[in-house]
Amino acid sequence: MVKFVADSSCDLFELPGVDNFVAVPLVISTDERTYTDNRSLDLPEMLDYLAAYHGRSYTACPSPDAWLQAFGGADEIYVVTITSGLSGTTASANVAKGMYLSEHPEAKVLVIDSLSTGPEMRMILEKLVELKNLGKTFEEVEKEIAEYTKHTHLYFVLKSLHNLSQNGRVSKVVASAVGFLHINILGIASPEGTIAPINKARNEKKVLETMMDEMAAAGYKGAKIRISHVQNEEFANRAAEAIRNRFGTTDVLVYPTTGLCSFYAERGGILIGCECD
Ligand code: X90
Repeated sequence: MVKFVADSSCDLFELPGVDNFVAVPLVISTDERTYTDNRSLDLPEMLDYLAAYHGRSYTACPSPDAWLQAFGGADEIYVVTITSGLSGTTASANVAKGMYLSEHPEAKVLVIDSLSTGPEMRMILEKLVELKNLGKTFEEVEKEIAEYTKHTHLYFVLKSLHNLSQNGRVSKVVASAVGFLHINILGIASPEGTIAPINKARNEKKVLETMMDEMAAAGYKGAKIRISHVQNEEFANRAAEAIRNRFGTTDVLVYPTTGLCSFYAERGGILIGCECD
């Protein structure tokens, strides 16, 4: 049996039309509470609680055991993880892979470090499903997905870097340079899978223009777009519309983030994955 597995930073608990998909949760916590990023997470409640909470908050990646449970029973497993540049999730998945293969030597497990998160992980998952639906072998999928990920990118527009800087995922220098309200921080997942700020502006329209200039420069010509948003569907839809108008894009989906990306991208933030030439 084939299984598609990702950590919950892919913003999906289900992959439309796919019944052998499992999302393995990361955990968000404070010294008082723990939120597991699964289907039962009450996202508005978590965001309200965190906004009012003044202590530190943290996240934790899935344990190898949690991955093993998700692999359960399958003999061909495709795993997509959040960037190893910012999280121990990929390392944990690789430990689980080793354990699984020693128990099931005939199985095949591919761990794909997305060097990204959210919508770019979704695009990788959708591509994996597409390749398997075409009847590709494990080895063919491995090769083709490596090629595919050379042409995908993740952009983001965030309203705050508080949680990223508090948890050491962006430097204090970068965070303090944008440390005031009503600013939009435009960034990209760097080739090393870290956060690379590109620009900042008060005006959302301007930020979207700059982002689309960057996309065009990276070879974007109107292929697939996936946009997740932290309770800001309106801005996400405007981004989708702007991209459609400029590039003639037809394959665009807009949907909410789940717990992990909501925590780090923070209320109002959007993440945009795109396929370039
Ligand atoms: O605890 C853990 O292991 C999880 C740590 C995750 C840290 C980063 C999450 C980023 C979420 C923010 C904007 C896009 C970042 C681009 C990544 C290269 C979303």
